[in-house]
Amino acid sequence: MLQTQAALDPASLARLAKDTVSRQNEWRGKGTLNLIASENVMSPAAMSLYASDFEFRYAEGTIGERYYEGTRYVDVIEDACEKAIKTLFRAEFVDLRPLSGAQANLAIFSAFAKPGDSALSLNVPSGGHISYRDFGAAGCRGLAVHDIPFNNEDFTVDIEALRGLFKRLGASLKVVTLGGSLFLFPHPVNEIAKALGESFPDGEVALHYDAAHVLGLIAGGQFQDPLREGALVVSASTHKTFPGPQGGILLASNLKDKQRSSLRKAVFPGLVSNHHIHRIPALLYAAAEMMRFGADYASQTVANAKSLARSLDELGFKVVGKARGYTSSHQVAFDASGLGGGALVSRALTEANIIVNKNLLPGEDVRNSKNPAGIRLGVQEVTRFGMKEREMDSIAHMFHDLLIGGESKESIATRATKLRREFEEVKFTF
Ligand code: DSN
Repeated sequence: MLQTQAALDPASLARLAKDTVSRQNEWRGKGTLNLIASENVMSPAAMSLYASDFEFRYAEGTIGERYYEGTRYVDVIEDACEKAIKTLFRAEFVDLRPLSGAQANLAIFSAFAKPGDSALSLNVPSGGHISYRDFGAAGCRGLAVHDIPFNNEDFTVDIEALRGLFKRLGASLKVVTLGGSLFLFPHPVNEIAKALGESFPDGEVALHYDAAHVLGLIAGGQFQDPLREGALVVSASTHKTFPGPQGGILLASNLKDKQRSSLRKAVFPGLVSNHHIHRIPALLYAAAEMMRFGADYASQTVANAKSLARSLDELGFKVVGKARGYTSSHQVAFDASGLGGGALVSRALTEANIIVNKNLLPGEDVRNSKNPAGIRLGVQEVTRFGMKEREMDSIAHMFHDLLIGGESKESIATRATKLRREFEEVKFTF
């Protein structure tokens, strides 16, 4: 690990702050192929809106009903952003204030369940995010977390086994969370909503869909539409396939008055004091970009993911999900256990200027998380820079030449940076 070299004197620290940002901008911003599935870049115009006077202000409360003065333009921008997001997702309820996807999830657990209640979600190897688990936000809320039964071969929820769990958990069950971090294929929201309706006719269990990874694909009409398929509430982050600033969001269409007010209260004053207002103009800009360019961006993203997966498979990688066409999202995953494991492979790729993350695969023991079998890739950022199927094939060849063919890290690093520099301009923007 790089250590801070500067002596702890103020001038050196100030210089270190500037130098490190400039190195980060040069290396991660311009010199590497970024395939982390949870990241993206904003357009330069959205970036310029992100750094504004809003950054220094407070605006607790809601539009038109603030606890602070001086919020005239906060109201304008937040009102426009809420309307844009509602239009984009055909949602009747939106809350832009959660600061992250995990915090949005905690708001849902707080609003729809109390300590001691049960919650269902995918375990981490099956794709679940840490925030739905007992060691994450759900556990912080005191929920008893149970696994949604998952079929590791076809990457989907086992509905019949899930019905059995509904019966076993009975009235203690309050939230079912779908979605996840390893998210290759749509989840059977419709069928699960139907099974929930049959098992709990009073409708007292909230069907929650975490769209953090796929929000941009949903906006572009290229993934499932959870609100139309029966989810009561959707949480997401706004910076993965949706190319906005880092932050969280809540969406819904059929909340009862009491549910709506519990959710609002869980966000504020429950979990958020100030909601970091400088995010909102950038989020509005990204929403406008997605209204205009979202369908093209999302369809190219999914096409690129399929193309990368196919090329990797043809070059000898054990790409998961082959029987279902590898992927229907921005993600691709392969089993790297025959190549030394996820930790070794992800580190070798980093040294070759290709940034990925190691990832547990369905069926793996969660205790393998420091050296899991899998590598997870996401193509949403390289797609935003204009890369298409041809470049996906070039990237797959770099993986092959480094990890199977024995080409040096230095040589692949040069190839990766060269390709990145051919695609410097953000696309799908005004
Ligand atoms: N853990 C992040 C990921 O999926 O990469 C999301 O918070």
